[in-house]
Amino acid sequence: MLAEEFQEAQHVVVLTGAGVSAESGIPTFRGSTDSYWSQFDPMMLASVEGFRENPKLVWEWYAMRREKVLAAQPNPAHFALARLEGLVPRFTLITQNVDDLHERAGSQNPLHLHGSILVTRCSAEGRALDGADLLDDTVPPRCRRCGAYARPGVVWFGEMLPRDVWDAAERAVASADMLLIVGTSAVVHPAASLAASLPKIAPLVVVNPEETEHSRAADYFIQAPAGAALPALVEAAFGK
Ligand code: BJW
Repeated sequence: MLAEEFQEAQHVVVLTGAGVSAESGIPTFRGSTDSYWSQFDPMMLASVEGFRENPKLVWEWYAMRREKVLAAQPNPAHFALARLEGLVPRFTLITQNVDDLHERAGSQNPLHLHGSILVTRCSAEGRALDGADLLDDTVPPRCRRCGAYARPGVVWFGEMLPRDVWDAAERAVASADMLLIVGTSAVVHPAASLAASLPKIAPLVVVNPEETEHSRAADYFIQAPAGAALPALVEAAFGK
């Protein structure tokens, strides 16, 4: 029984994707008709080449998305994961999401594989910039120290994931005795291949309204939206 597996698990690892924030009103990248990549070319908006080609377009697209994130609220799925963290002996949350809704729901130190949309970096030096570090007479603004454009602190296609975050995520999955994967299409690597590090005896649990590569390999596939499924799952294992 899934509830019992949760009760017995010593280290629960959770990997989330855009689907966990969908019920907070943040569009996913793939799938539905209002998803980002069904409307825009990902290489134009989420690659270094696209940024070089049209920095203003990319900067403004991320500024629009940043506003959406700041206006959004965590949903019952985020809150259920924050609750779960306090109920199991060891818990690691790994997210591909660049929003901060897990943190705002109460999750401690989620591992952000693809960075944060709320951070601005120098496109030449990589360092994080705050308002005082920026010259804002252009769009995008520029780094006061070197004059290069500022860019969003996210990981674009073709870029390496932050090494320390990736290493911590791989270590966590390799030592997990349960992996819960929520709201990801499982097409973007290396995040999607993290599941391969799960020890064979540990159950894989997938929550997603749609089938994915992960759901086909899962021991338990809960085919439902996360906002309904996760609170029910935590309640079934640990009570109200
Ligand atoms: C719900 C729901 C509800 C809806 N409840 N669920 C191996 C094989 C093939 C390709 C590669 C490979 N290794 C590397 C690559 C290349 C590339 C890649 O993976 N390409 C594939 C797409 C073909 N990967 C990279 O480039 C990565 N870097 C890298 O590998 O570096 C090494 C390297 C360098 C140089 C050369 C070669 C290698 C970097 C990937 C960066 C991804 N960046 C983005 C944008 C981030 C910034 C931003 O936010 O703009 O990250 S792309 C986008 O996809 C975003 C997401 O984090 C990521 C994953 O998407 P996610 O979370 O799965 O969302 P969706 O929309 O795809 O799915 C939503 C799901 O939710 C669906 O399943 C719904 O059903 C579900 N859902 N409502 C629960 N209520």
